Amino acid sequence: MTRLPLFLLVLATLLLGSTQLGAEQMTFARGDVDGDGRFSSRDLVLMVDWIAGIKRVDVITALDLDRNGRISSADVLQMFIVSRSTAPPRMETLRFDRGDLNGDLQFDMSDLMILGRYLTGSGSIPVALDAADLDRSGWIDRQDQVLLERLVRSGSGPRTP
Ligand SMILES: [Ca+2]
Ligand SMILES: [Ca+2]
Ligand SMILES: [Ca+2]
Repeated sequence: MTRLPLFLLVLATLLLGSTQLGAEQMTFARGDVDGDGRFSSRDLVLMVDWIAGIKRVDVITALDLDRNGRISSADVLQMFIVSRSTAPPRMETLRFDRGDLNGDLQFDMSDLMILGRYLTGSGSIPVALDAADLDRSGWIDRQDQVLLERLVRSGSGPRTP
């Protein structure tokens, strides 16, 4: 009788773990930060608020308009232009694993180094920026680094693609 609850606990832990980490697919449009299917000044305002740490976004990669793996003034400038556009946003689908920042299907020191460099302002995230948001807070910060350190120490992976 005591084995069943334990089994359920283990199963719940495994299921919870698989929803927190593992391969994910994300469909979004760069520049349509609020995800309402069109470009508007709201996207620009949301981007500025995100940079100021005031408002979170659902998809951080949607802010990376110039696709260089980090958010900079160049993205803000492009957003300023695109927010006045009446063209429909172009949808993209990306597959990634939270914590696997170089897309090699392993959680290791190279992922930690990429995140460390990104957080000190001298690097970029090669795969989707959202891969670095391990806690899904909508920002990439020290908390994500703590989680990634834990993940690397746990020796997870390699995982099947
Ligand atoms: Ca960028
Ligand atoms: Ca990796
Ligand atoms: Ca985060």
